[in-house]
Amino acid sequence: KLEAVIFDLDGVITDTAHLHFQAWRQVACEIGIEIDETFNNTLKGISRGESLRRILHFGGCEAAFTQPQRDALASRKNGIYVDSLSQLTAQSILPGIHELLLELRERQIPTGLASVSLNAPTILNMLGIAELFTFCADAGRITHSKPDPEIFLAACDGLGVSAQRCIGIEDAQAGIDAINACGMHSIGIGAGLQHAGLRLTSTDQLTWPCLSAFWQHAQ
Ligand code: B16
Ligand code: MG
Repeated sequence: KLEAVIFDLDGVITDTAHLHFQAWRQVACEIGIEIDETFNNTLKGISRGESLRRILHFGGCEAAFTQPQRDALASRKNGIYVDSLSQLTAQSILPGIHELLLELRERQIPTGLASVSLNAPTILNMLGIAELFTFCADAGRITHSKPDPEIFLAACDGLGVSAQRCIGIEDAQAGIDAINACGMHSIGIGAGLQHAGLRLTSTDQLTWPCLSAFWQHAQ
């Protein structure tokens, strides 16, 4: 029996990737580093601190910044990002997601959130869907970013389910790798993802019949 469905946030529930990108691009630009959308794809599912480290590395200036300077850059980025979250409303939920969450609740299938974003609770509240999640893993207690399975295992722990009996949904390669690493069944959204158990092009294909057929097939 399918015990739970565990969702990534950014790119699956709502598209905050471009807001992360705008904030990082501004901060990077201020220190003379130019990043584009292609580079931003490599930051999906990666924690704030590690994202900054990758940006500095990309700009060839990793050694030039002390930890206090990095902390200041990361908090400047977060300030810009949090300000931009005020534009989120129920309309910002990606197609099909609200319907799927309601259907899972009706079927009494627990739902989990596995986002490494410290802003995840705020975002779910802004979207008005916080109460549709049975358990949200606390990103503040995670020591390893995706592709480490830690956040997905924390979600399973909180739900009291075993990873092998769950479906995980992700839009980033690091996230698919994290799901697979804990023995969960992975569904990938978007192009260019490798090793996903099922790959869909858009969230509107994430219907209960689709999930249930995938689950039956995986048994
Ligand atoms: P924050 P996810 C991730 O969310 C984002 O994909 C990633 O770009 C971001 O750096 C990370 O959250 C941390 O977010 O700065 O808000 O704590 O994909 O795991 O839902
Ligand atoms: Mg994501």
